[in-house]
Amino acid sequence: MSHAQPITAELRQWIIEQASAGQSPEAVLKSMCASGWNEDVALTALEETLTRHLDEGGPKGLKLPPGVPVPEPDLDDMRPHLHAVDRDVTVLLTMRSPRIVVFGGLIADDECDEMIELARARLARSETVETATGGSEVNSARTSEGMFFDRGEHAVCKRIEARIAALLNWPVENGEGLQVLRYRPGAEYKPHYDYFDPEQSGTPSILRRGGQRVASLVCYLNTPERGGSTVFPDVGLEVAPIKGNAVFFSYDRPHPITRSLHGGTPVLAGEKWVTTKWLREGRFV
Ligand code: PD2
Ligand code: ZN
Repeated sequence: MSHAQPITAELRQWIIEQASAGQSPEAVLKSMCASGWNEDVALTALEETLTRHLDEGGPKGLKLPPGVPVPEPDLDDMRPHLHAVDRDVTVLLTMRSPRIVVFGGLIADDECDEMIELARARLARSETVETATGGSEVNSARTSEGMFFDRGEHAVCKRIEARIAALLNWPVENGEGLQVLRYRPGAEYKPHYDYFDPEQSGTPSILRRGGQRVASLVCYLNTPERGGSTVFPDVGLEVAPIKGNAVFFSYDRPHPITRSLHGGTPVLAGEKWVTTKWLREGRFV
């Protein structure tokens, strides 16, 4: 992380004034970047300033949770292919902030077909984890149907999980079981964050099973006829759902400042099938 731009007392003062006037940390970060600050430096300045201000008795509500390590593919030398156990995966797109990487050819066609057939039998209307209670409930923002495999439940799951662990340099044990979703025409997944909201009362019990989610990998098991892209509204990015490809994104703290807001646009024709792998901070049990 570069500190070429010094974090001066004036800058700290300005950050505190903005935050005290009701500006969200995201809005302050945006202003800083717009006036030429390097994003990493700006984020560090924001985090340090607001944390210290709070420790000194400033108002609550400004606090940014601390950043934690996240999964990350080996992309330093921008190779077009990454070897993941038994497959060469193509790197189709990378974005630094938010961290997003689109991979080609992560899952073989016959593996996609097998995942769909194994999941089809178990589909029920999708449930999302209900953070108020720590239980589950049907969520109208997600009009798909879905199910979870246990980790390693089938040979094909095991193979895909090993590949994901190698690709993202993150232990298999820190992954939740693969989730499969089916979207029929008209179904969508409205924009949301995949991390658990720290403000919700049910979150502490969810976090006991391996800590926060820190990254997601949405893998496309088929190519819908029309619609069904994955979008990142904060940066205006739209990823085409193509069989075997996958979109990875990470979030180092459970906060909108990560700009990891994302959604699935309505399927307009045909079906859309995905399998999602969520990566936790620690061992998922
Ligand atoms: O299917 C998608 O494109 C999608 C979009 C947003 C999947 C998820 N979120 C998810 O599984 O969390
Ligand atoms: Zn999601």
